[in-house]
Amino acid sequence: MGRRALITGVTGQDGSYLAELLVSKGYTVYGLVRRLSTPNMTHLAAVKERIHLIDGDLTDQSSINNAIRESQPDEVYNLAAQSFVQTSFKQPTLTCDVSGVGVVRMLEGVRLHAPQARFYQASTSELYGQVQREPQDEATPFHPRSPYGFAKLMGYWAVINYRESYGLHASNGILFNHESPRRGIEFVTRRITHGVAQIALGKSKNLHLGNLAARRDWGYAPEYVEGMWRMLQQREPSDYVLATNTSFTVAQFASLAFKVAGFRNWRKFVSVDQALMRPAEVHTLRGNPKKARKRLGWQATTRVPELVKKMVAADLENLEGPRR
Ligand code: F7E
Repeated sequence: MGRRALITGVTGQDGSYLAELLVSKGYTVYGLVRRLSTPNMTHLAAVKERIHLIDGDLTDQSSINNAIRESQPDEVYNLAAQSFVQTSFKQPTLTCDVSGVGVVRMLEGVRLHAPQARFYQASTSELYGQVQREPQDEATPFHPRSPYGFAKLMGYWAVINYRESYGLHASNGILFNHESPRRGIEFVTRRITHGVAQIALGKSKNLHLGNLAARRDWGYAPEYVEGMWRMLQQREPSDYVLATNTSFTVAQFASLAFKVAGFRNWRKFVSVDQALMRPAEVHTLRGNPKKARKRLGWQATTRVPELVKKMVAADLENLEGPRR
């Protein structure tokens, strides 16, 4: 019989790429979706007819249990979260409930209803926060700097505890930032590429950004979902960093994006908006993916200049319609 997978957060960037990957590998894919008055299925266009959607919410244990019983998964990918760091400062307890306690609910559901299933947790480089070492790897101490970060820290430790206490095959993917044309518009890379496309097409005159000096290790999302899958194919569960081991500042990303659209002087268009600054900032992140390379044979291949090109091209096409 073919394998079965349950994905939470299936409508998002990573969830939709992962659903496509698993469908292409012959899995029967189930996705947990939160009810919205206006459903957002855009990213699932390619696979919507081939996956099964189940209503549920990470804050609701019975809907999680029901989804696990209904899907009888061999693999569970917990990608759902309140994932925007800035919002987590405004809604800290909601963020903890979804992105922290939500992980415990998922693990309880798996422990009680599908204990043989392999479990992937979307952990994050935000755990490192105020970085203690450069580059960061699986042994680097954590120091989260936001409610999102400390909620995810709870999820990270919950995974390790369920592994040690109950023998669940549960793994943390400590993923550094990973982007694509499907990235939500509130995140900085997409905010930049969408803003650049609008300026290039005469639909806007400027772009407001926050901290231009922040430095991130940005990779390409479809490569990272392949890494998630590889983690669950290992005989033993473990925790892995996925990253490119290179980093760029927000200013460098913006400069590249304007250049791709034919603008030399990006500073002319960009103004800094204090409202986009965070109460505490994660200034710099760069990950060392050596363990993933060695054990999973995984490597990031797309670097920032190529990523910027893909994202600007997609935003130009979205806004102006396909080129002839
Ligand atoms: O910010 C700075 C901002 O919101 C990146 C999530 O997927 O990756 C993501 O978290 C940096 C920060 O992502 C703007 O202050 C400047 O230093 O794109 P971001 P993030 O906070 O790194 C990790 C791995 C996750 O797990 C998260 O779920 O860019 N920045 N100007 C800005 N950020 C935003 N959003 N908007 C600006 O205008």
